[in-house]
Amino acid sequence: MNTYLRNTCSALLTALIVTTSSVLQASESPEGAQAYIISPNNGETVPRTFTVKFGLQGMGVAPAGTDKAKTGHHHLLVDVETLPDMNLPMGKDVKHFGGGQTETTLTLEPGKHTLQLILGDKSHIPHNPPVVSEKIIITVK
Ligand SMILES: [Cu+2]
Repeated sequence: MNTYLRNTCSALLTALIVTTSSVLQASESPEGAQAYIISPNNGETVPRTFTVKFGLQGMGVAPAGTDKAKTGHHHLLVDVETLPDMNLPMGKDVKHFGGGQTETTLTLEPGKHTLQLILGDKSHIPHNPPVVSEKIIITVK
């Protein structure tokens, strides 16, 4: 690649990154905002099909795409070891509740599983600072 091409490419890339980061900027979360799993309880044994209830304190639940401060929608991480990238829209490794749902029904294989919630903004990006619940461990019968 010659120098001209390389410089043009690098300028284009910079422009792309600047544009992307200004469009996809994380929404702020208010101090003290907290996501938590209402049920099941940490350590609980549940049947194969069970309901998970999502809690949120200090913020409101709004469907994805809603451009309103201090709101977001829930994302459930089932058996996810590492939290998603906090600067990018969350992908398919998390379950999105973009309709503003505050509970869901899961069917899992018997054994131990982990559940954790993370709130995402209108563009599915975690807030700044991220609103992440405690990770709970449950046993499926
Ligand atoms: Cu989402």
